[in-house]
Amino acid sequence: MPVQPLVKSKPSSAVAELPSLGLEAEDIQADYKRHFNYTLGRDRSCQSAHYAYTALGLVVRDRLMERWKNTRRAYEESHCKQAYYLSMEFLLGRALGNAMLNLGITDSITEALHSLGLHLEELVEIESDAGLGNGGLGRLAACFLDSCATLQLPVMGYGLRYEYGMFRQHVENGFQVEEPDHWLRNGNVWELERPELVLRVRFGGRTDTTAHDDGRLKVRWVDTHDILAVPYDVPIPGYRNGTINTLRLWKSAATDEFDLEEFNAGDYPEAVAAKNMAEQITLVLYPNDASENGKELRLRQQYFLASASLQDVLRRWIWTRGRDFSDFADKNCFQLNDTHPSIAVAELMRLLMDEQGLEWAEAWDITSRTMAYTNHTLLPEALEKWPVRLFEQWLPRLLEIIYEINARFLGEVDKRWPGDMDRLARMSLIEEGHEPQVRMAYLAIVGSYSVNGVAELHSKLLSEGLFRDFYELWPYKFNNKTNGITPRRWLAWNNPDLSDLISEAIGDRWVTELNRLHELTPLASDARFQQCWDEVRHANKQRLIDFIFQESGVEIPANFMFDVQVKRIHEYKRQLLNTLHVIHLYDRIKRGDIENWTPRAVIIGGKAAPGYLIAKKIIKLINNVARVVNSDPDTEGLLKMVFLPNYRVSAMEVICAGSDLSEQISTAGKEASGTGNMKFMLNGALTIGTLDGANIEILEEVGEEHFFLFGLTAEEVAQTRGHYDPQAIISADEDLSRVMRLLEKGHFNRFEPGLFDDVIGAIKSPHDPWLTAADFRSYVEAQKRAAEAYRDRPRWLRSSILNTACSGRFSTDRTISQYNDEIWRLTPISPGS
Ligand code: 26Q
Repeated sequence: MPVQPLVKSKPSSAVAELPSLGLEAEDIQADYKRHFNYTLGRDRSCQSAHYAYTALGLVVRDRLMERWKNTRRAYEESHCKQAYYLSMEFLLGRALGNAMLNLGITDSITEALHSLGLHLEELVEIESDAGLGNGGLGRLAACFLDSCATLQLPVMGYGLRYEYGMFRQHVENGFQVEEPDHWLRNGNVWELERPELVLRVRFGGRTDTTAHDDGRLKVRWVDTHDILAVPYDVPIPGYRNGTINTLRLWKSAATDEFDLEEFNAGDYPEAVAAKNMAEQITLVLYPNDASENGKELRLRQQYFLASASLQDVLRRWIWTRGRDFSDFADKNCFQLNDTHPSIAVAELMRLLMDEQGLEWAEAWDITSRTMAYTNHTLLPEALEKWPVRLFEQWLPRLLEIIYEINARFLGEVDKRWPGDMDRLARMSLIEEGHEPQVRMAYLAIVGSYSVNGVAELHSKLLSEGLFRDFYELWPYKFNNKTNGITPRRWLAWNNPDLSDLISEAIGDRWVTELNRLHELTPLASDARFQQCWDEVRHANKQRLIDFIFQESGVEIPANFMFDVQVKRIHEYKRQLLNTLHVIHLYDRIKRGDIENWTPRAVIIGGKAAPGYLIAKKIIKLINNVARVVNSDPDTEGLLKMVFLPNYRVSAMEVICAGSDLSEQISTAGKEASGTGNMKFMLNGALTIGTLDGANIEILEEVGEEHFFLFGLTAEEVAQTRGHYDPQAIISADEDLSRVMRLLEKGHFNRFEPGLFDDVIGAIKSPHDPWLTAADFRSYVEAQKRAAEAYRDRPRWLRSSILNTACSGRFSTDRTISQYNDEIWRLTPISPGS
């Protein structure tokens, strides 16, 4: 790869002003032909849709390019404050449709393609999802970037360019099988390599302390093994406003001297192996959505992201302002997407002290005024910790800095609570023990001026529970920013018919002012509007039926209620509770209890972390129950169950537009927020859910009449600990007893004896943290209410319209405005024309 040092030279006429590219159908058609024939060198005989997709991608990209440069220039020239969203995950999905929508060129492209005999819908499907994330946290980052660009905020995303994204999921004999996702195989038109901006990241080695002439100590990190970080820029278009922001993704590469060392020793194969070591860092996304402790490659990935991104920002600062850092903190802000990039706290200290010569106090003042931390979990076991030993091995200088931060921090704690040794041990950045660990969340809190949760309940529980000690010390750092979703992808793009219907009724300003959806409220009871709503939703359902058939081979009749749970497979999300309900419905059918029945398709989709055995067993159970249910003639016309394989962003675009009932059934107090819940609501589904995460806020907006609420509250869940008796609950509940009996006698694993013993054991355990049996009864009752409501068409349609009408609060435009008003304090910058 040609990596050249950055040479500052005079701009040549090649980069002078260019005429704007046309947006009319004929301009697009001409450009398409040029790219197909010249850029790609294809001709008539080459009918592969892939080249047609690529040519179209290039046409769209060209139109992003000029706006992108203008945006960059506008930010540079205004010397504005900028924010950087540091995230190990950006779950972008497909880019083509989003870029066309945001540029406002979908119609002219459709027309241009039409006269070329091509269909946009088919080309869109060619693009692989950019699956650089696990789930909610990664998709949130992608929605945030869309809103930042739409609000014209100078925000840049920093992440990793994984060669392999989230694994593809197959189902074989009911079991999840993972397959690598080589998403870049057919090229990627949505990135621009910037080899001239390469940086160097250090690993290993040791520290060397010497005294300056003036007696100050100078620390050098020496004998390191360096790795190059090569940036790839991805354009992030705002909605029809000329702004194109940047997501910068780092790819790791070997340095030249790394090769040379080994090469000179005559070890050619070792030299190649060393290259591999370097390239490994950004090879693959870790597919766990809860921290997997102790994997050293993951720690190296995290440091690689933090170091490259901070160096990049400091380099730009020095280019434009020189080495005066006095107002650095007023002009820069780093938002840490969970603790994954939180080593940035120590890295910024290192860069400012060891490389820029600042004193501790000055460096700490800057660091602790630029970092802000978002937490995304309430599960104590998911809080990230890293063995001190790994830091000694890979990041010795960072460990020294963390120790120093800790010493000074504990000094502060001791001043506030003199002699409180328990508290010191509880709050220390280092967890002592057989294998001492660094507590990354505590590092993030100590180093940040803002700490936020992602829904009201979540933020409250953080300050009362997980981070209580820190809240007592620094209450002013703690705040809430309820999550959202971008209405561009999650309504305007994925559901064009509903969007058109809405725009005909209330105009199209809802796309950037989602609260305007409230104007639909008076129409919710209007019979004609209801009928139009029904027709659109019916067509979307048909699209979902085709999709499900294509992905799973199961056919679902359109008159069924589509009851959908799609999200990562996790015990706390309780796909198991959903499955118990399906078994109960099946049992009712078998005993002939089908009076006033609502035909229902239960659709479950999601990936399990490859090492999470119980989660994988739940997938197997879902598939086995589905096989029994679907192959029993008695269920005909009444019940179907499907496990939808390989759930991903592009699948959700179809799913949420065609679903009736959204399952949000986590044990209360466990789901930080949820964002799938918002996508379903925006598209007109009703929710069946617990008082957890953002469900509470959804319920608040739409009202109990249009939401099927059930289950223990977070407080009740907490009180149940220690005296939970699932056996008693089962015995007292005839329906649940029958369900458990079917499971226990192996009805769903006739030829696989004992297969589900662990799952059954988990439900019956007094230590079941997810209280599945406790919520069964109220869940079944809520499902009955949903089924009954569904049979009353006008009632259901009214609720559906009201769900959309009340979803305005869940736009990431609102979320990002709050981040900006309360944390970042950036001024919007318009790039002009
Ligand atoms: C950490 C260390 C090592 C390996 C993996 C990880 C890791 C990776 C991903 C830990 C957690 C995640 C992802 C967490 C996540 O997606 N959380 C979800 O975030 C959403 C956005 O805020 C919330 O809506 C969900 O409630 C929350 O579960």
